[in-house]
Amino acid sequence: MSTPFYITTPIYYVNDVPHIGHAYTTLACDIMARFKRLDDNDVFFLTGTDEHGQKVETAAKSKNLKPKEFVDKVSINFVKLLDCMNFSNDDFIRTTEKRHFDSCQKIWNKLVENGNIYLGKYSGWYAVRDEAFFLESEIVDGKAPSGAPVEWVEEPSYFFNLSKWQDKLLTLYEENEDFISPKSRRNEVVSFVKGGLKDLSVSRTSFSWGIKVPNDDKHIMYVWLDALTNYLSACDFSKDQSNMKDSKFWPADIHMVGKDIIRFHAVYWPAFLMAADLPLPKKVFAHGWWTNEGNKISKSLGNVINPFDLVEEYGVDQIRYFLMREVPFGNDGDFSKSQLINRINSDLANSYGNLFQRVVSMIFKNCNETIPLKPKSLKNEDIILINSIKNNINDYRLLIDNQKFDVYLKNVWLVISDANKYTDEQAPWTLRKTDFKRMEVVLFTLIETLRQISLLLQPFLPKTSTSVLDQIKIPSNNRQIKDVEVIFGGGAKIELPEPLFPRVQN
Ligand code: ME8
Repeated sequence: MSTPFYITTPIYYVNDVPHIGHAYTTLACDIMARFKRLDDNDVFFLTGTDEHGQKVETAAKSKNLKPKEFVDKVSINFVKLLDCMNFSNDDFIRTTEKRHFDSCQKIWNKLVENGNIYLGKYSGWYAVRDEAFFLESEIVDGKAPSGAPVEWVEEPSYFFNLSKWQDKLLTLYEENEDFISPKSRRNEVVSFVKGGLKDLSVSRTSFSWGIKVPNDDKHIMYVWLDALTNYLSACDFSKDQSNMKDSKFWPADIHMVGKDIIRFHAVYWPAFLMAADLPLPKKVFAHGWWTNEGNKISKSLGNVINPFDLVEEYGVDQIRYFLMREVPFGNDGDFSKSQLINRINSDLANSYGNLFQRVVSMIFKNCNETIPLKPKSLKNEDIILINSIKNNINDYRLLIDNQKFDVYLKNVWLVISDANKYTDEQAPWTLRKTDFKRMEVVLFTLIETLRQISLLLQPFLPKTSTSVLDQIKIPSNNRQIKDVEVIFGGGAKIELPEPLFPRVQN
């Protein structure tokens, strides 16, 4: 039986159209989901939209639309992004759906039943842009630490007794080294929690766009309690009878988020879950932040990078590759068009594309349009190349499990570079005249290496790798990660290769 694997993206606010940051997080999840599916896991990959709260209500007002009309319109843009970026999510959750409403009411009731929610009065700062409360001591120059404007709020509010969970959270982090990744984020969260936790306001009364508190409909549930619960809603929490102990996919294997929302996922969320007596997710990974040519990306600066335009101009796999290769996953990164073009031309067109083109056309022209059969004996240099991925497949598994996507790609590209070097050294075009049999062995070695490379690239470059595997006639049921280790037989008839990546003008 295959192992269940549950991975989530944040659910994105629908106050705005999707941008490259949203595409980035979902891409990282897509890569993990695709890899895990190819490696025999039963994957549930969830994404969706966060449609409640003051920020969305205000955005709807500014467009003269009722909130529901507004969210229906904007949510579609996030659905369109899935297709545009070739994302393979299994579900798309909207917080305005009934399954989510039911699940929010259920978690609230559990928190109340367990004595973790009480009625009080909130007075303090609130930043609508962050949908977050701040202490006086956290305010910097009259603003939230993120730079978002804050307003003074005084209203009746239900509180979650977050302070009670401080020690349990610290124990959780201590006993599960990997619960928060990367390490820098873990340290940041640990020192935040050690600094002391205050009880958290979990309802608002000054606006109405949200999920009503059960039995007190003057109160709207705090949008973060509502939003985080989406991860349970998609696992049928509202119908579950076992406190999610018998759930197929819950607890999540990984919540992938940006570093801006680590506190919500690594502090509030596990505290809510412990307080509701529900199992905890296994890992929260917070990746870094993209800037645009050195500047913070923001609507007001007018420098938001639109993923739809990028894909249209450069191609989907080109963008997927660039985002994952350019920056060590976890670090901040800068988006620069010239770097994008460099990567497309040097890594994709000149390295992978060129290897494919030269090998497949040599076979087409010189081997009667047929891939040479697996040879009886190979020379040392052939074996070294063929084994370079095959013998290290567990390293690639580990790199995926540790979100080292850039290292994974670097390693594959080392093999691509070795294969190009091997081609130059072996010079099959010369062997054609001097030693035809050896030429066939060299071309077999190369196509076998290309097969392994393309199998490993499926999660990252699904369109291109499928095209390569189709063109070199690898049956679709032999494209799992474990198939990397089974050297193929050759013998298939092929056509003239189609170029993989057009070069881009600088
Ligand atoms: O925070 N660089 O939604 P959101 C990298 N609804 N990633 C970026 C980015 C950038 N410049 N900008 C955005 C919310 N992101 C809540 C989440 S989850 C229960 C609720 C990505 O629309 C990154 O993943 O503001 C960040 O965490 C997320 O978009 C924020 O999306």
